[in-house]
Formats: sequence, C-alpha cells, structure tokens
Amino acid sequence: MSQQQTPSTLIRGGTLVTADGEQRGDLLIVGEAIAAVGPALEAPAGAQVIDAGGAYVMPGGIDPHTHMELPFMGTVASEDFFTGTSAAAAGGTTMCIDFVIPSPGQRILEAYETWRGWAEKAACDYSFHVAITWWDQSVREDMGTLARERGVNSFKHFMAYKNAIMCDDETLVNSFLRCQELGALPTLHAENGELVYVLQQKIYDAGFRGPEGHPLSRPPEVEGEAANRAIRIAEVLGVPVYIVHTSCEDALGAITRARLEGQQVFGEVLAQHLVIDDSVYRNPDWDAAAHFVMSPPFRSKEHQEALWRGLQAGMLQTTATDHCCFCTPQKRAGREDFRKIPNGTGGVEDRMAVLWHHGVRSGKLTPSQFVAATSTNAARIFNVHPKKGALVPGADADVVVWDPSLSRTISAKTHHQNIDFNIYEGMEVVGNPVHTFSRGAHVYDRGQLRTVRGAGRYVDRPCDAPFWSAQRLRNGQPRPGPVPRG
Ligand code: URQ
Ligand code: ZN
Ligand code: ZN
Repeated sequence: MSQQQTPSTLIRGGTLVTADGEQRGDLLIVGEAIAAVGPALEAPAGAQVIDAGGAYVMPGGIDPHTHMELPFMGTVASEDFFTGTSAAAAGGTTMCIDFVIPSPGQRILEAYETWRGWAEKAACDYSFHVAITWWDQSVREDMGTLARERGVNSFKHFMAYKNAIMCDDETLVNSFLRCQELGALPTLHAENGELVYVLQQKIYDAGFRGPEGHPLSRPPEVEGEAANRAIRIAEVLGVPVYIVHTSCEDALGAITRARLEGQQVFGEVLAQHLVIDDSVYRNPDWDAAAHFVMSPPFRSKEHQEALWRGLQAGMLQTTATDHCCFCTPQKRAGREDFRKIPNGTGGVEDRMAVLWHHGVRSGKLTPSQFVAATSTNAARIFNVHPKKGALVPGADADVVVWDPSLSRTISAKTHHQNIDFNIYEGMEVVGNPVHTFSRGAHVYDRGQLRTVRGAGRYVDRPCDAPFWSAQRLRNGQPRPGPVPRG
C-alpha cells in the first residue's frame, strides 16, 4: 500500500446484522470509519479483503459497565485499561463505559481527571459514568462542567456500600434534580445499603464467616426495595433512570411495573447473572467460592429464567459485565470475614460469546436482538449512536466478524484477562469472534490479539439523549423545536 493510501478493509460476503435486521452484503472500512455497506462493493487498491462467507458482521460490542484498575475495598482491581480493553477486543467488544468513583469529599472533577489519566493506556475506545458519592455545592457545579464540557451524560449512584461510597436519599434527590437540569441520566447500583450492613453483622454473628455469608446478607428483597425506591423517586421528580446489574425478579419486577406504566426506566443485566447460579457459594473450596463474591450476588435459577424473559421482552435493554477483577490472593483479604472479600468478578472477554451461545443458539434471542443487547441499545441510551453501535457509512469502524460455528472452551489458561481465574471456567461456547476492528484497526485476527497501548480514545457522550425530550414533555416543560433552517 503506497504511503498516501488510507488503510482500508473490505469485509465481503457476510450477513450484516444490526439491531434492526439482517442482510447479506459487504462492508468497506476506510481509515477509522465505515465507508460503505451494500452488495458487491469494490475493494480499493491495496485494501485488505476478508471473506466473511458463513459469518455474521456486527457492530462491535459496547460494555456499559466495567471497572478497570478500580481502587476498592483496600486493594486495586488487577485488570488495567490496556489489558482490559484488549481482552474486550478479543471477545468482540470495542467500547467500554467505565466509572469514575470519587472518594466522599473528593472534588468529582479531580477524580475525573485522575481516571482519564489511567485510561490513556486503553487499547479500544472508552467513556466514563461519574459516581456521585457525596453532595455539596461543588458537586453540583462539577456535574455541570462534566456534562457541558467533558462529555459525561450519566451519573452513577451506589445505594449500597455503607460507610464507603453509598449515597442516601437526600443525595439521590439532589443529584437526580441536577441530572434533570443537565439532561443527564442517573444510573443506580440498587441495593439497600443499610439493610446489607445490618444483615452482614447478623450473618457474621450467626457464625457464617465464609463466602456463603455474602448472598445471605444481600437477598433479592434488598435489591428489589432499592430498585423500586430509586424508580419511585425518579417518577416523582420526572427523570429517567438506568438500573445497573439487575440480578433478580424483585428488581426486574420494579423495572417492569414502571415501564408498563410508561415511565422511562432502563435495565441492565450482566452476562454472568444470566448463566451462573448461587450454588457457586456452596463450594467447600474457599477460594473457588470467594471467586464469585460480587454484588448483587449470584441468584437461584428461577431468577435467571426471569432475567432471560426480561431481556427477551425488552424490559432489560443492555447487557454488561461489571468487569472488576480481584485475583485469588486479593480475595483472601476476607479469609476470616466474608465482608472483607473484595467484591467483583471479571468477564469482559466472554460476555458476547456467553450471550450468543446461551441466547441466540438456544433460540431465546435473534441475532438482531443480540446486537441490540450487546451494542446498539447501550449506544442509544448513552447517546453515542450511530457513531457507535451501528453499521452505517460515517460510523466508527467498530466491527466484529462473528463465526456462529466456532467453538471455544472458556478458561483462565487461555483468556486474555488479567485475573487468575475465570468465572465461566470450562464452559463451551459455540459462536465466537474471528475478527475485531476498533475504529478500523484490525485488533483481533483469528486468535491473534493486535491491540496497541494507548490507541483507544475517550468518547464524548452529549447530554439530552432523545428520551429527554419526551421526559420534558411529560414534565410539562417546553419541547425544544426542530433545528431552524439556515
Ligand atoms: O458494585 C460495583 O458495581 C463495583 C464496586 C464492582 N463490584 C461488584 O461486586 N459489583
Ligand atoms: Zn454495582
Ligand atoms: Zn460496577
């Protein structure tokens, strides 16, 4: 290829799948963007040509919930922004939305700049939700700066983790009202932290010291109460909300009731909560059980069946991983007290294959519903569509070529994640990526990871996503008119 030619790739003869349907055709990447989509496209001189016959061509996955190198519970997550976004690419995910989590009292703008520094090593594109972990006038002001000048359109609220990052109802109300002013989306970790705190003490005093104590201290009712409370507060104030890692029928029920009443509530489900049940905590091997300590905890099988139905029915819109890795020695901090086991599990590399195998191959989801749940819905909700989550000319060339017949057995021995175990260890998944492109760069090629440290870019997410105009009408506020001509 001569030096003036822009690198290009023609992906030929695949089945192009978007959230809206499937069609046979070609996709041309020129530089960082999708240049053309359609039948019988010409390959520019010097272009790489990939035969996608028998494969699906889809928008790169978007994982709206990761925690790379998160300082948490006295340690730091073992996956950093380079290794984590590289592992994501190996699994077909080309964008992660991570979290800035300020310490209570820390200027949230300062925390944002710190996280931005950490993420400069990322291999694929990323963005940040910013957590509101405390409140004063400076938080209110910084939310405005982040929303108007830093491309932040979502603010996270942890209703759990008392005496750490938990926020009370007063902070929820203040922050939700600020989100309303800004056209930003409040998101929630919905567990009642006061109940968790009391139950943890009770379970510990009753003699449960191992990982089996973790789920006992966070029953579904604790999640259902918080989800419903957040949804009701949002309803009264007139703001949409997004419930992260919905893990049980109780929380799903609160989301479903609100959506059926026309309230703008979005639900996220983690791939692991759909396929792993709470029997993992009954493993007599302490380490093996502690590997699954995350919040909300893994639930019994009937909750998984409900979550699948929620995803199929459109009551849950996005899938994520909450990728927050702590290696076995880190988990052992809680060897004598389950309350001290760092909460978190990995999975950013396996989300799409797990959902394809258990979702599409089982007939629960069509390929289009898979694309919606793994990419396009998150792009729409967090207002980066069609730049992300779409196969249209002008969109970023975040593209995955997916072989529905390619089998893989998931294992820590072969994964690219920086963690010494894999929660899906031994699971066979049929349907895997063969090529991943991140803004046109061929970052994963038939088993070879070719990511480049620092090649990832921060993605601005503008406020006033389309659902806000409807919300404002419901609130009796004037609707901004169409952009005037000229
Ligand atoms: O709660 C979260 O989302 C973070 C702290 C990761 N840990 C977890 O157990 N989910
Ligand atoms: Zn959480
Ligand atoms: Zn999380």
